[in-house]
Amino acid sequence: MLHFPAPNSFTGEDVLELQGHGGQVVLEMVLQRCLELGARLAEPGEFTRRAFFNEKLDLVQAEAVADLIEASTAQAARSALRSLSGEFSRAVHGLVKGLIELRMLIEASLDFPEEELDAGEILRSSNAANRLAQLRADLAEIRVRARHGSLLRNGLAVVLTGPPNVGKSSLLNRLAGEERAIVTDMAGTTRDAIRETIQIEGIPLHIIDTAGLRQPGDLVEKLGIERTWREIETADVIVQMVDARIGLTPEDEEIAGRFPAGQRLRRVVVHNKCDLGNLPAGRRDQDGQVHLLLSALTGAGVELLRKELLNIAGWQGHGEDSILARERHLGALAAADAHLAQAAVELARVELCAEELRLAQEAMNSITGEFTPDDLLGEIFSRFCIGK
Ligand SMILES: Nc1nc2c(ncn2[C@@H]2O[C@H](COP(=O)(O)OP(=O)(O)OP(=O)(O)O)[C@@H](O)[C@H]2O)c(=O)[nH]1
Ligand SMILES: [Mg+2]
Repeated sequence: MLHFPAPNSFTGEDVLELQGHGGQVVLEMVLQRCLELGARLAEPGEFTRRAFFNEKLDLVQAEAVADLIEASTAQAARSALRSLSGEFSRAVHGLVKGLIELRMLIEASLDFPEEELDAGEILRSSNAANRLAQLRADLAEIRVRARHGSLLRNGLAVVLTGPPNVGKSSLLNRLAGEERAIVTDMAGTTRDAIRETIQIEGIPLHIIDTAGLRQPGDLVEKLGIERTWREIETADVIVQMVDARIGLTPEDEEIAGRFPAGQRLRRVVVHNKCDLGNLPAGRRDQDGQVHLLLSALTGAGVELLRKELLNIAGWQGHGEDSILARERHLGALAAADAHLAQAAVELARVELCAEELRLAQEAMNSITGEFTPDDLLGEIFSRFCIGK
């Protein structure tokens, strides 16, 4: 039995830790006895929530606890650990400190409108425009690090599509380095979507092999094809596979025309089976559309696809300074950026500028939890697993 007196425990409260011999049954008996004596099971995330409310952790650090547990690659785990140790929080605090200084200057110029010095003079002499530009540059840097981290955390969903027999399952197996999907020379082999998460330079790529798109032969195939379309709806990247000896047919183009429109979804055309046509593996960029020639069977050119996927992910460098950001953080950083941009536009109209800076600070503070509505806090902690 270990006693951790407040405030030096993880939660900041008095904690008694019972340790037992290993084995499910003994531990369950100990637990049962504790419950009989009036204890209750912790709710999901309760320990971390208590640590947050007792100011042992800020919100970013609390979230990093969950992210560390869920991390699917070593890089993502390292990134979560950096957030847990306060690196992200320090970057946010640094920016908020600069914002507060600038707000003080600007609001001071508002407070003394009748004084000798006019507001414009105060702003000029205090270099407000330069300070604001520096804040925006600092924020831009944090956003790049956060985007990298978000990639480490969530990865990319890559859907392999194309007509039956083109080699989708073979390519999945090649990328995964093992025989995950059944490969035969029969068209219509894959019926259900098969997922496999692989890593390229520490980035999780969720590769989804799908049923070939064609007029379905039976009900199972029809359902499989419907599923293929659902996967396409939520994909980040579509690898559209064609036979290298045939190239893109009008039918393939027609199918591509039905892919969801928009900036987010990217398409790579893979000409597979280049070994059969005696064609060299390679990459070409044709009117902004990337075409890769490769062979899932021999592996020639598959490296080009790995590189292309990293490229699409916007991955630059090694990710050692990435911040394991969540959607919530990216949204707050984007909001702060928009307010700073607006503040720069309104610099001459001091009152409007002051308001934009206040909103930017509010957005930044929501990241570390200094300004976060209760319902959002409830939502964040409810996603934790029990016992953390
Ligand atoms: N020569 C050669 N054969 C390949 C290549 N890729 C796949 N194949 C062969 O093509 C056939 C079909 O491959 P699959 O990977 O099952 O094709 P699929 O697109 O998953 O087919 P469905 O699941 O039926 O839609 C198999 O006999 C593979 O061995 C390649 O690059 N070169
Ligand atoms: Mg298949």
